Amino acid sequence: MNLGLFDELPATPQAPEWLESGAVVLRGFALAQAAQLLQAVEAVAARAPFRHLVTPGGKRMSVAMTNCGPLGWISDRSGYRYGPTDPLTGERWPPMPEVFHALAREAAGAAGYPGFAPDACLINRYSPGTRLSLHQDRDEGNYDHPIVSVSLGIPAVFLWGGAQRTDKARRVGLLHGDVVVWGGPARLRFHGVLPLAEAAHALTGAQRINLTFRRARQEPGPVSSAGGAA
Ligand code: MD3
Ligand code: FE
Repeated sequence: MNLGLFDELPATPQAPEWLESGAVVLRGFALAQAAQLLQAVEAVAARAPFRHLVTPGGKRMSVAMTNCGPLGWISDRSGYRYGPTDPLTGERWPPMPEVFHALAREAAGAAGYPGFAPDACLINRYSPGTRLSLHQDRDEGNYDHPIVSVSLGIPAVFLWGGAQRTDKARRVGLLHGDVVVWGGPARLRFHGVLPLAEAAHALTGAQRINLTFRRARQEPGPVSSAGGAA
């Protein structure tokens, strides 16, 4: 079997790889916690089931999503936003498991963002054929905070674009256990995921789970001494 992009990627923790200023790939950073993370995803999904959201334009997303933490990301005919309750159940999103919070904080710290305290975790589920078209993450209150993403299960090819939708995108293979931190100048880059190839992983079967940790609340936190306009 030829895995192409994935041939040379070892499944052990590696030194940080900088995609560009602000974007850091931590290969294998979540490997030790992967089984525990997946168990926690199942517990979240038992209360807030995976569902296919509809875009404001009326298209059903091929990625299935759920959330945990104080805020969750949702999309419907009226737009994209973060909210405290699951529209499917009317209940608050399940709390963010401690293992999620700790991993996000450690990964952000390893990438130069100490003290990251996410208040939202969007959980994406992909099957073979599922894709995520190029977009920016612009619904959070404050772009000074990074986003941390954790890949679990079958491989994906991530598209890393530029500041404009039409900028040429790089392809980056993401494997089980890889963590990426996006901050600073990388925070508003266009990005997406190519349709997943057929594959199976021992812990997830034919699925990829992606956790993205965000700081979404609109209220400004303590003023950071680094970065931002004075
Ligand atoms: C770069 N998820 O949930 S994770 C998303 O694999 C999303 O499920 C993809 O894009 C996935 O919004 C990609 C990598 C990622 C996440 C957020 C970013 C890259 C990012 C925000 C800004 C720049
Ligand atoms: Fe995104």
